[in-house]
Amino acid sequence: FDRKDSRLVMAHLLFSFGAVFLGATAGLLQVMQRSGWITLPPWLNYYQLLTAHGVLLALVFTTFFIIGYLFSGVARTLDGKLSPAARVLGWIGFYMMAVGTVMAVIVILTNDASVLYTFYAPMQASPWFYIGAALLIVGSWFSAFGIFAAYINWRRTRKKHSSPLFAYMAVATMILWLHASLAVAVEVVFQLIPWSLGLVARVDVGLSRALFWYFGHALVYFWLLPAYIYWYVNIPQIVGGKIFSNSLPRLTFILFILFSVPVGFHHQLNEPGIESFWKFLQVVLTMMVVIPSLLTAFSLLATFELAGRSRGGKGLFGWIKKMPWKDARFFSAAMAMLIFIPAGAGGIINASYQMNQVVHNTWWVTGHFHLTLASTVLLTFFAISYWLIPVLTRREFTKHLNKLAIVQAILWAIGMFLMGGIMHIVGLQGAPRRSSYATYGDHELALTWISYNQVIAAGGVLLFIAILLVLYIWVNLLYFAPRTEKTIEYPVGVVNEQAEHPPKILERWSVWIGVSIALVLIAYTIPIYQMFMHNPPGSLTYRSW
Ligand code: HAS
Repeated sequence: FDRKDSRLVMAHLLFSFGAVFLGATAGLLQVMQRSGWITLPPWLNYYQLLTAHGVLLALVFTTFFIIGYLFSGVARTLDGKLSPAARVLGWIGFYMMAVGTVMAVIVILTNDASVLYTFYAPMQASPWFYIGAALLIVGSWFSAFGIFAAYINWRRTRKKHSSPLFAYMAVATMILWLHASLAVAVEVVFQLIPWSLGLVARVDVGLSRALFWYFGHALVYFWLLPAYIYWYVNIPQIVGGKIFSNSLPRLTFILFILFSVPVGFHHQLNEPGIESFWKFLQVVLTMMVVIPSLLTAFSLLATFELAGRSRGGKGLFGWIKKMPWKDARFFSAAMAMLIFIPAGAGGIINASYQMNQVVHNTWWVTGHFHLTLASTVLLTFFAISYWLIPVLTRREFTKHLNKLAIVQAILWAIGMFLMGGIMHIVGLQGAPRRSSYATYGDHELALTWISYNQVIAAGGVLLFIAILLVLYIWVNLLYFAPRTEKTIEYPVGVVNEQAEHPPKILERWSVWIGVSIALVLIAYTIPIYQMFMHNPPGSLTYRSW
């Protein structure tokens, strides 16, 4: 690995690990407060901790880790190193994001930005929080341009070739990210910053929420797609198999570009100000965005089955036994995949218009994203780190560390079952999300939630122990594990010989960006127009639902 690239990737990883530690500590304190296990000192409150937890883990950790991982794979699969332009853009992005994060975290710690990771108006934070968020977003655009620069540099001399799968997927992920994050940048720069600075007296809450969720749902696929890259590209090599198809994963990523943005209203199904027709349309489009995940499930099973059979697995399920269950690089990711089956089913329930009435704003939703983001995505990222850090540090992922990593994944799965699983159940019984410890005047229904809260907090403690374990593994891989002269494998799968060449149209980005913009115009133009008509900019009324 080129030293300069290595430094860029490592900077992103180290920053993300710091965010994990702080974010997980805030998470532990917050779940214990909510369950009545601890009382917080007067200078620290539940919403402050919940904001720190969400911002540091869902926004900061993910963005830094993903960008580091994508740069590593782009460097590895495009000529073995990044182009100078890509590197410079990557560093500009890194520093902007780092400065933005520090600004936002300081005001969260001083309790001047306890607005949660979704930072909805009319809750207001210090302008520094929004400026920090803007720097994080715009910084990530520089990183995206860095990835595009590396890709364009490679394509210049190979116009007729399909690009390597990893690089293709990295470009697709960043196209999705750029498109989606434009909306939140507009919200932050044109609504929230002027409002928090006192330059305008009011903000259109309905519009700001619509802009946030335009971004917000695609954000979840910005988290998921890098995990899919690992599953599609790296894991086949780890399990001793081949990438099942060269076209299907590309089609999958194109479908995400098309369908992950025009679905934001499924987070607003219970809100006034949007006609039910538009909500229904976006529910239909949400069902479309499930399809690429079903394609992924099919493709992964095919890859694993072929690999297992080639290792002598017999009968209908004999191949399962032949999977490398003792290798944490596979095991943690396999846990992630298995958890994603019920987690994804939960997502489909959320998205079903009528059923959303039952689950919206309950602890069910928190359970949903702890199984998707905090289990499926996070466990996959842990698995990536077990070989990516060694590639960069040339230190060995020893048998001992491997064993700890397997224990870590098991602890994580049990902790999440207790925490995320029970959140689903108690959510169905009406327990609200985002609520500090309360018995609601000893209301009969609220009292039935108390025993569930205890199990959820116990799950939280297990998860914190698991985080300490992963931090221990990371610190070892960074500084203490034995150095090795052997080349450490950056696993990139090869494509099955029988796989077809991907059709050229899959790499005509302008076509797909065009279709995606058309879909967004169909799904959003009229409802946004209606928001403006009901509440033109500059009018003194503002909706405060
Ligand atoms: Fe979601 C709310 C709908 C996926 C994250 N979601 C959230 C929130 C977050 C989040 C953070 O429609 C809360 C936001 C907030 O703060 O308010 N979600 C969906 C749907 C999907 C979905 C339809 N969500 C995700 C993913 C996330 C994520 C992924 C993070 C990474 N979600 C919703 C809705 C809401 C929502 C509503 C709003 C709720 C409300 O009212 O507020 C789908 O993409 C899910 C499709 C997935 C599948 C599973 C496929 C399974 C696979 C595994 C294969 C396994 C194999 C086994 C092959 C259909 C690919 C391997 C075998 C071995 C042997 C190892």
